[in-house]
Amino acid sequence: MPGESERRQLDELGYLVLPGFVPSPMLAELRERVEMLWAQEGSEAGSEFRHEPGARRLANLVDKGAIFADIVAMPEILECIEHVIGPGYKLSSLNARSTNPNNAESQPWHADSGAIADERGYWVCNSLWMLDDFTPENGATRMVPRSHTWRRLPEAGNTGSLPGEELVTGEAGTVVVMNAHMWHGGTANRTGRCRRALHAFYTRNDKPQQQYQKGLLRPETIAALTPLQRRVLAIDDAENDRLSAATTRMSGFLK
Ligand SMILES: O=C(O)CCC(=O)C(=O)O
Repeated sequence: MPGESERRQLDELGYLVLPGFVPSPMLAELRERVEMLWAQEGSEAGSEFRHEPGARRLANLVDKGAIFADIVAMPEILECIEHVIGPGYKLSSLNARSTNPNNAESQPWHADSGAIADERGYWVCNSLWMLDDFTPENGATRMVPRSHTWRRLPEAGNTGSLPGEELVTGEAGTVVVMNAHMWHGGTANRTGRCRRALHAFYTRNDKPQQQYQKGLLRPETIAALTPLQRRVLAIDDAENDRLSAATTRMSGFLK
């Protein structure tokens, strides 16, 4: 359970850094698995979500290895998600993003899903799993603390500096939970090595999933899920079927 000061940091700043969260064997397996998938999927990698110039992406990861179903249902992370969104939340997507070596472009500032908090409060929360050290040179994520409280979006396409921005650095194995209404974005990578991360992204139950898990997961993946994983993935949630199936089908992602 996050303590009082962690909860306050999430509330006030909009993010919480959990150093050393991922045990070394799990970190090694995650790195191995994402590299294998990038090799296997080639130019199709990320296509269930989107391609991004200057970065490799993977999407629909829960269907691509049992370890991924484990990481979206980690009780300590879920407690943080619940603190931000409330008890009615679900996974929206699990993606990987690797900033390419010598990628000169920072991502535009954004809130995930272009989400603005509504009358019920916050409805998106992300967890960023560092698979490599995040350093000032290699494309660490920048954030504007407290911007989740402003209830507006940054100017579209802006990649410049913003007052009060902070770069979130940390060692591989760190997880950063962030209120995804907070303005943020990946930065340029000035090194010769990639910078890899997973994004386990959650949303409130009354919103569609970014990737409709029940439609994308193979029957054997669904059959192997624990009760907690089924709940987090909204497998037995008829309201989610109604909300999310249409968006996923429209995007052409449904298998
Ligand atoms: O990987 C990162 O540093 C952040 C990426 C991000 O914010 C996004 O792709 O929406």
